[in-house]
Amino acid sequence: MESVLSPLQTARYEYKPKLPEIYTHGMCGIIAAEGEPWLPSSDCEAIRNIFPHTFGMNRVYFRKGDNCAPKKKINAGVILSGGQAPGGHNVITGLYDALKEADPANRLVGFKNGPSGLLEGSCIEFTDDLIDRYRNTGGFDIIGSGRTKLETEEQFKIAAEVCAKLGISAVVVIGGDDSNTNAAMLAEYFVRENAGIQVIGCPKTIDGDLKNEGVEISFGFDTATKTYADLIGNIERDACSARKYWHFIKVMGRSASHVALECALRTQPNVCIISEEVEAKKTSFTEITEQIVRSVCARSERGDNFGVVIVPESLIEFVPELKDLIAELNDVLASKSEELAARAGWKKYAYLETLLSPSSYKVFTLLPSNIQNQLLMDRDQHGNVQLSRIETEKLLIELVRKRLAELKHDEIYHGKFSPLSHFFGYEGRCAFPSNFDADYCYSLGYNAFMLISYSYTGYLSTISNLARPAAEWRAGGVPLTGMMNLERRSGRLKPVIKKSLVDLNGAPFRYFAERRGRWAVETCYTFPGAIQYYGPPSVCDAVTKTLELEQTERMKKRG
Ligand code: FBP
Repeated sequence: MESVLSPLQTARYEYKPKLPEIYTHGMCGIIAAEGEPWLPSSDCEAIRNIFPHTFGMNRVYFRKGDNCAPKKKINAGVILSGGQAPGGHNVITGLYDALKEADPANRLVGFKNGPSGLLEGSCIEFTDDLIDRYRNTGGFDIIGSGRTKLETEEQFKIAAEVCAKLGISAVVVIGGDDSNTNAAMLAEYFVRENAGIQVIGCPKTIDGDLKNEGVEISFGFDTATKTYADLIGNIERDACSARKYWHFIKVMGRSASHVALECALRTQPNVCIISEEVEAKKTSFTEITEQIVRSVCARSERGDNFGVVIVPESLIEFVPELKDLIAELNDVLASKSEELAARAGWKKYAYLETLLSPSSYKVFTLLPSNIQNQLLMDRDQHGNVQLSRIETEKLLIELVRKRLAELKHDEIYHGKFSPLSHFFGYEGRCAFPSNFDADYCYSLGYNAFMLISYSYTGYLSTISNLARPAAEWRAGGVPLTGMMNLERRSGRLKPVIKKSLVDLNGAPFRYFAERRGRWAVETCYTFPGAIQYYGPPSVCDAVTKTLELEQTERMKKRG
């Protein structure tokens, strides 16, 4: 089938992603310098025991100097892993360009459909023609993605055999916390077995929760949040034009509320719930309902029977009463999913009652049946509940509606409540990457090659100083094992890269918390508009409010 290109796609093919200044003069002037060992902030001994060969490695920085990387031919393989995030194609194009710049005889293959492609040896070799068709485009369709977890010795052995057969000496895993956990385990195995295969990760996820001292933000967060903020701004404008609907908008973010918070900072809705605050204050669903109801009533008194509420998709997992229930259900479904699926109606309830604690079972029975069914759906490959399929926004609408009916009955509330629900998630994951993500991703791919050429393994490619113009960005790498901790997954404690949740003492949350009281009552909406790819840098290269506030705070701390 002949594909028809949109004018924007044609124009984006021509876009030349910006690189950190040190990478703009060719590779011969770059040297790797090492800093301090990068250690986990918790569970240090356990992680050291699990990763004896890749634990305690130093942080790496690339600087100007005479390149002393060993001259070697490199055949690399790349995997796109987990949920789509804008810019994934540019990580591949940056890696490809760097490989070819170093030596046109170097080769890059892409494993198809995520980590399973590595196990099946299912891959394609990239050529100039193929790469050129994906430059600066959204999506992961160049090779596809998947969520297969690589964690058994048998899988690692197969991966080593596949790489040996294909002559591959380096694997680049483009993924989030779970996928880079896979990368760390693979790296450890390859070192232990002397397989001669390096593993480098690249930080991907729209959720923005793969960040720490060494990683300022994962790619995709910028474009996805700008896409959602555009849509939310449009809804806000519709809301204050029509003046008749309350919009409940759930946004993606499997655990952390960074996406919801960033959208709130950009659009100033009436209410935005932050899961991390809910957890810290042990806020119940009833209290969250009251918070929204207070805004509805206060606005109604001003004659404003409309509004916008942003809800993070993770909320249901952070509300205390549901958190325990979900954790128990995750364990139950890890071991008893077939037995449960074999039962229906009251038999299913009776069986669940024997598996759950009495308090969790009680919470389960109080939920509407659609939410119960959504909570019992299959887990993802990592044993996580599939939150994007749970309609928390509709649950909240029902709870608010019920409470307002009581207040109306008591003649406390006299307004009109017409709610509409939305879910923004998949809309943002494959958008054309913003200039920021196009540049950042290309740099991450290029930098992954530099780590490979300097023989590093078990590292995450990092580009930092991101709130500054690209020329001032810094390039380097942090050891994957330094980001790990132990977490309970599918009923067992496992090493995983620690997710970064919203810091309630951090600048982005504080900025929001200082203003939300006014936003709840008045109409303070802001309309960010669509992502701009061409125009003044202040518009086209602007970073997220989260990154801007975090960077300003970092600078202040450094004095
Ligand atoms: P990653 O962590 O793999 O980047 O995926 C994040 C995410 O987009 C979440 O926000 C969302 O809950 C989930 O993926 C949806 O997964 P799926 O694509 O399997 O429906």
